[in-house]
Amino acid sequence: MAIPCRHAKLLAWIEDVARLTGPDRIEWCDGSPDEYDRMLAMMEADGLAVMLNPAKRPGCYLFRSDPSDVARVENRTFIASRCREDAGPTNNWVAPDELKATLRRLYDGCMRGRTMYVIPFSMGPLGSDISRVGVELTDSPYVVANMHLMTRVGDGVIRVLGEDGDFIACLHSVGKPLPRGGTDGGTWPCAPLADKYIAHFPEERLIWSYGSGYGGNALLGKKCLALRIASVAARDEGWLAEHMLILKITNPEGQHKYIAAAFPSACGKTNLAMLVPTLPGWTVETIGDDIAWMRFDESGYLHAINPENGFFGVATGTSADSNPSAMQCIHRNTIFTNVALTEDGDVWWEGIGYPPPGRLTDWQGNAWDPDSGKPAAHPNARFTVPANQCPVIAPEWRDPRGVRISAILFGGRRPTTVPLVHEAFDWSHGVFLGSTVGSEVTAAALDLPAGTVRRDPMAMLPFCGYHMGDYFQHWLDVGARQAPEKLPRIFFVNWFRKGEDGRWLWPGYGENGRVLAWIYDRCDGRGAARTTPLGLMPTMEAIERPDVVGHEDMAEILSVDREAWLREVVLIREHYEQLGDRLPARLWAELAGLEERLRDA
Ligand code: GTP
Ligand code: SPV
Ligand code: MN
Repeated sequence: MAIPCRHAKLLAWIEDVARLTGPDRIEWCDGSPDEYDRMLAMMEADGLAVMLNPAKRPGCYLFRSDPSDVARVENRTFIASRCREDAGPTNNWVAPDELKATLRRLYDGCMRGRTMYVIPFSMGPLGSDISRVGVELTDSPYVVANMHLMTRVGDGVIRVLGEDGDFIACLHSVGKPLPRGGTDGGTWPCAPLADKYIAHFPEERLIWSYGSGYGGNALLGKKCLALRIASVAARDEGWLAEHMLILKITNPEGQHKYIAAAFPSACGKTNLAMLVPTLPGWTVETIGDDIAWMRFDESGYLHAINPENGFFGVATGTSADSNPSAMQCIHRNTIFTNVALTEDGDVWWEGIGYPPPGRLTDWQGNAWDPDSGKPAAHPNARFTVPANQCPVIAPEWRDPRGVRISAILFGGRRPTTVPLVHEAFDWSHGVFLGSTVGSEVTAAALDLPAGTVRRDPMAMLPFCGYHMGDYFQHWLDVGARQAPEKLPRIFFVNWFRKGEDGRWLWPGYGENGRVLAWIYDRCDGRGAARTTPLGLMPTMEAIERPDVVGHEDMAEILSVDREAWLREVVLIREHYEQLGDRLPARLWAELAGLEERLRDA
């Protein structure tokens, strides 16, 4: 195969990796539909992929991964900065030389019997000055196919690279060499958990991933490049790489604004990005559902692009009720991973909105027993689908200039304490709100006592490539450099309040459009608000109450529980203390201000 590239540094790196990992052959990916079809046909022939019923799901495939390889592995994820302190207390750290030595031993010969694919890809529209080029070397055809859907792959990227353009080097192996001429024989290839490494070398802008074939561990453009490495580049260059959806909202007068929102994993970004508002006359369209790259342009306004080209969304819980647009997206040309299979070759998962239409094969490939107490689909089962299949994708979603952000939302799952919505007094107060994001976890989900809050500042806990204290300072700095009236307003939302009896106080989903409408009006200098110790909050009349919410419940989610908030202040202080002396003084002052306002109230 002719090598389509004359980039000496790239060619030398590929040669080095090939010498170390020893693949049988090297193949350059061109991103074409033919290539995609060839990958899937090959994996189907090997028993790794099941073609779904073309009459029901044309062009769709199902994969079943290994039980050790079903999600991101946070405790196997490393930020190997030169200095330990730069990774900060929230990241796993190993000295770069030591980690490289460990990984070189694992990479030695690890691609034997396999093809090494060279995937040139762009995060962001090709040639946009916000976009970044990456090159992923991988021995996984599953990764090749998923990268086709999630990023922009192909010869256009090679042209942008030219002979000496910058690229982020991403090395990936499933960590399972084959005997010469051997195949996987239908078994998902990966290494045991203790040998999995998702390693980042931020100063070198380098990613080395070994032993996992799943999601964010293996599709290196996503969390590794577009968040962990990009957050470091963004700090150095004065922009923001964030775990945020981007949506376009249009009011009944036909005017629109763009909103970005950071919620922790599995807290409803995809839902909000594709929201169908119940409020008459309002519409929401999608720009992105997971990652936003944002920078202030010459005019002083914040602009955002979605660096991705597809959605890697949670299947479980997705239904015609909870997210009709997502259900339409995944009707064709979709890769499903770890969902259940029906007898007639369709997919099924818990929360799809209808009972299993007959017998099921579970996500591990066994006949599913409904009485087993085990779910048929893995709770983190996901779909990969091109963004342009979304029926509510906004036409400007790939505009290389990005869209102007009017509001930034932070939120998480908080059954108590945190009201439906409050607005920050100013940018630094907004950074304070983002730094306190937490999500309540159950004992089953993490090894924490039920009812406690796991702090996930700005939803970036697993994704910030440097010290969290420096990250907060960076947020403060980028805002301080702008004219205050041009800055987006910052809000904190909580769709997850529960009553003492455990019922939801707020119906969520389409009804969240009412909160977005208030936020929209606030950005326009309208929307009634009252000053509270937490920030600016809607008056009872400012948000029209959904039919299913009683007056008392509405009053509860729009009020400030002083006692609960004084307890919250203690928890935030503990959280800040864990982040150490790099926590900006400004945020300590914001916390003191909150406490003072609560005591004075
Ligand atoms: P990642 O892709 O993991 O980053 O996550 P995401 O933020 O896109 O999460 P996702 O949209 O998959 O989260 C879905 C979960 O949030 C499901 O459990 C939904 O039931 C829940 N959810 C979403 N919106 C609402 C809402 O308005 N109210 C309530 N109660 N639950 C919601
Ligand atoms: C998340 O965990 O926030 C995801 C899924 O979006 S993954 O890409 O696997 O990280
Ligand atoms: Mn995510």
